[in-house]
Amino acid sequence: MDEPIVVPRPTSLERTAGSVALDRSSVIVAPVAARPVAALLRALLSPATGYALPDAQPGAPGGAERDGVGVDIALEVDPALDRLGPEGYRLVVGDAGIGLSSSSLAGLQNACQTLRQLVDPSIFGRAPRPGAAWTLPCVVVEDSPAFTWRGAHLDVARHFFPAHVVSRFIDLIALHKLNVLHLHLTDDQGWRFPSAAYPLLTEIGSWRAESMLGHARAGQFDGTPHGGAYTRSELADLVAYGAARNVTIVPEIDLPGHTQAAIAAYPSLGNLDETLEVWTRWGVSEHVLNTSDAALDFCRTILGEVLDVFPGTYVHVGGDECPKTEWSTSAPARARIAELGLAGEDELQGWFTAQLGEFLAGNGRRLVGWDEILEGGPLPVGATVMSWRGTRGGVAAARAGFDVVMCPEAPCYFDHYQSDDPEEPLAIHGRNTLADVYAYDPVPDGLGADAAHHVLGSQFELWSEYLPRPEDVEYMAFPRAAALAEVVWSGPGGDLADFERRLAVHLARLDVLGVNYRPLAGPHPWQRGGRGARRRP
Ligand code: TNX
Repeated sequence: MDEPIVVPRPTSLERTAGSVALDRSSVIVAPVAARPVAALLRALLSPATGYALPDAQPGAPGGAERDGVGVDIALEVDPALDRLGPEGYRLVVGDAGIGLSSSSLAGLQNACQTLRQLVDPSIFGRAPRPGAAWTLPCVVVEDSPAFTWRGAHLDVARHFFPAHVVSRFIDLIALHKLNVLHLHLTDDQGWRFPSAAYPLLTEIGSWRAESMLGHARAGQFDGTPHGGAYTRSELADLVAYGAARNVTIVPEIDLPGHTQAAIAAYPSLGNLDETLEVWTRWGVSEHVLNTSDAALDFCRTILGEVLDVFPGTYVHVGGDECPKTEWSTSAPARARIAELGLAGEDELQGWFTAQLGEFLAGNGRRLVGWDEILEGGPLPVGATVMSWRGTRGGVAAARAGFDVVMCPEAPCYFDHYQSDDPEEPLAIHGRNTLADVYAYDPVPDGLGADAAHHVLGSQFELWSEYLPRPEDVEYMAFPRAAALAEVVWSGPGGDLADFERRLAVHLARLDVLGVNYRPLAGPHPWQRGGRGARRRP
């Protein structure tokens, strides 16, 4: 019997005797509450099969008129499956048909991703293949995730990726049962979030005159304008698209540093009496927001607009890499520090973050920040820390009773090289191999159980300075994303050789999807040299 291979590996998968097939008479039996999941399943299975897979009510007469031999797929919301947690599911393929059950729609959505992996990889195709048989091995799967935060971060600020690229990215992460898309929407080099109150943020702030060519240290520019921004309806659409796939979008508005694009649009937000351009270099701009009442009102207004578009609990306000050079010589900033009785600029940033935290909490949301938010004094109540500069910040925050997402540069920064092979396409620096990622444990050694439960999970980061094209994003994301997905879903400590063996099968699915993943054997000659990976032939 062929071993069914599902990535990330399910908690338990038992192969039972026999196999069943879908055919054009198959229907999706779903109670009204599960209809959205039936729609997802249809979206996943109909293109390649060409079958309509219509909805049917549970208990409705069916089957009698059928001329085929195909089985039906039944979706069931079953409170008893609470034992598998809020995202777990049970999937049974047997002579009587295919049954997906869970206590939640999220669990059913996850079950859909498993179901499609039980079928031949050609199920991932976009057009019907007449005459193909769509068989599934009989199995009993029970499955639930190790961590609740299973994230993918995408920097759409350094390079803008249109909404259709983001929705494909959602498809790909959902396939791996990752459930958070952290969208880095703003930075020095571009502002991508549309604001009704501050329209110049995108009119001016979403375009830069040129970008760096090759590695930043070469100091060369391409002379080509780059930019773009989302519309509100595109973002609302992405939110819904994600929700239908158990992917929540966590929006990031990076404040008060990494804001040169905003200051270029509205110079009064800055500390200097001069007009800046949207930054064309990579790195950390010294130009940061001022701490006036007007600048804070700006932040609250923008965050208010963000809340209107993104319904999720978590809102990321950045907080990373905020140089204090301008504040240290700015009279209003000095006056603010004195007025508040703060020790200095770090506490000024802490106060600033606290204002944002209060605003979010007042609106029923939770603040997320990079680990620098630990440096300015006490964290806002309910804050969640993303530990990127190693694990120290995350450990400190978890011990202090705050939730954390562990995403240290090693091994979670997927903008780093995947090997030492000189033929790897240009990357920022570093090296995080597939093996490094697979060996990762989000719970650092020595963190006691009382603090370990604050580790919500982990995510990878795709900073896009060196990822100008969607193909480049895919090359860096995959297959490392599959490795991290297995860590956060199946749990750390898996056997690498076994993972690589299963991955070889899984990659056939990504082939059909046309994903420009990095081959296991090493960089492909076509990807040699250039500014980023080229599409594989
Ligand atoms: C650090 S991580 C940054 C980003 C860069 C990245 C490049 C973090 C919170 N800030 O602005 O893009 O390094 O690897």
